[in-house]
Amino acid sequence: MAAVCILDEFEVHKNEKFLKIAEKLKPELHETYIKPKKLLKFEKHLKVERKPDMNQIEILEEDFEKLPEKKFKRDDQIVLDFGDHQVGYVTLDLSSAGSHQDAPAYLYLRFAERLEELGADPAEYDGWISKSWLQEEYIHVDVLPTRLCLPRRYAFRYMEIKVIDVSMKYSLVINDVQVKAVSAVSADQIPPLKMKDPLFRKIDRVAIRTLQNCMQDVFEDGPKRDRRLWIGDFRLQARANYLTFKNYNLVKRCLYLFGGMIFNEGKISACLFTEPLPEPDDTYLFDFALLYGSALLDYYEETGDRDTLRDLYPVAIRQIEIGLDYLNEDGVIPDRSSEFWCFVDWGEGLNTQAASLAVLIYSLRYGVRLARYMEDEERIQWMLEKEEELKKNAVEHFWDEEQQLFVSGSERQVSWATQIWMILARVFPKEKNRELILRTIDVNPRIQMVTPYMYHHYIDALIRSDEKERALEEIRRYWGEMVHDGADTFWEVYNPYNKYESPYGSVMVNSFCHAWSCTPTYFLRKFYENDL
Ligand code: RAM
Repeated sequence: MAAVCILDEFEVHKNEKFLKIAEKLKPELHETYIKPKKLLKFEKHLKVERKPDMNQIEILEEDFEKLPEKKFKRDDQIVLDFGDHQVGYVTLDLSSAGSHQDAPAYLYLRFAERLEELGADPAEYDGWISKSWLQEEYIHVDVLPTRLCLPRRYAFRYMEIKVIDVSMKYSLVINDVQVKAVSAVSADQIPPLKMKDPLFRKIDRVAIRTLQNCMQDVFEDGPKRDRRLWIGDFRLQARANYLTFKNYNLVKRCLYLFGGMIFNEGKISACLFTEPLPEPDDTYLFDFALLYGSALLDYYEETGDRDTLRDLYPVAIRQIEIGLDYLNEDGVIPDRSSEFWCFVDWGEGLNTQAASLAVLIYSLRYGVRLARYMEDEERIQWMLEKEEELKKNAVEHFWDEEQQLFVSGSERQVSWATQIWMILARVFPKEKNRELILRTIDVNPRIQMVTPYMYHHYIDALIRSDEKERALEEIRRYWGEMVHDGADTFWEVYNPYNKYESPYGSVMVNSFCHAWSCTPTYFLRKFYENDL
């Protein structure tokens, strides 16, 4: 199902003071020049659609140094392996061999985050988001030798070069290729995880690489796609950043960007763009807007930066007021699951009604904590009362006594997401929450979690229910499985029960370096490494 939000009468109110603060915090990007490590050649080139079958692709490996010795003719193809996930700008040094170049060289270039992507044919793409996200180029080179600097920034580990044509009289020679990798941070200063288990150490490294490659001008959600700042992703990235890169300025910049571009009624946008100028997207996501306060609180508790708290507190509180305005006469949020209105997770058919109320309750708790720091007595009282009232409503409307689980929507759907958000909202006391998460595991509701974003909240719910050991095992099972499946950076979508799942109608546009999946480093460093 296509999930887009286009708001009519969308009015943006820019706060120039906030945007100036954000502008001053624009990071200078670190640049690192990296060459490919290996050359790969596919013996059989397959046309595969959704589920590339790598077993049928035989791969020959050679050292990168061998590249200039090769003479490329029509239809010759090579894949360069850069050894790890990169985000940056690629340059190729090209020349010719044989007679004088008597026709343009015509090249096809393609970039892939995972090798498997090269087994799929972009021409077959039929998803509902733009195919312009597919990282491929057709280029004519009229004059050789030349230094070809590609203007786009790519996210990739593998680069495929295919010579569509040269001429009978000359061959193409690729003397060198390199990427100028960019990020707002460098990973040099981060001490290795103290845990001994090699799999957790690997999970931590992959998570840090994911975060690093998403930290650009802002905290991007994915450097391949959508390359923008989403609140839901940002909140988790910031948490992981506090235990790793500790780049507080980038967090502050993003908080001010959201706070500096509000739209109708004081809502903040679910995501925003920074090019050519900062601009919010006309997308409102109920849960994301409410989670802004949690990101602000985390930032304040990390930094003690009172000026920022003072500036942005009203923005966070306003999101809660707006959230409360949506309550219906039963004191719950109406079901808007058929719209792209409350995200929660990408699970097919997920009903988000109950979870939306749970996120509202959760955001009230954070609101109270913010208000305490602001010594805003009146609001503390008001939010505490609301929190209690909504907890009652949640139980009354969504708790199914017989199943001992929460249900959602008129179809009374049972999902993992609903239970998890009710636990995080602390609708029940801790012991009952523990029973609930254990029952959920036991029942294994049909509506699964499919994104690392939702899994993050699952791990959080386990830890908050004193199921720390189980949480660790779940990190091993979920993110560890992605490592076994070859992840150099963690993915946007990963459903262990359906590994080729895509919310977009084709796995080709899934992002394989995705911000919201970087949080194992947060969990491992915050809750486990000091237990040793
Ligand atoms: C997708 C992206 C992004 C996420 C939104 C809700 O477009 O994966 O990271 O926040 O969905």
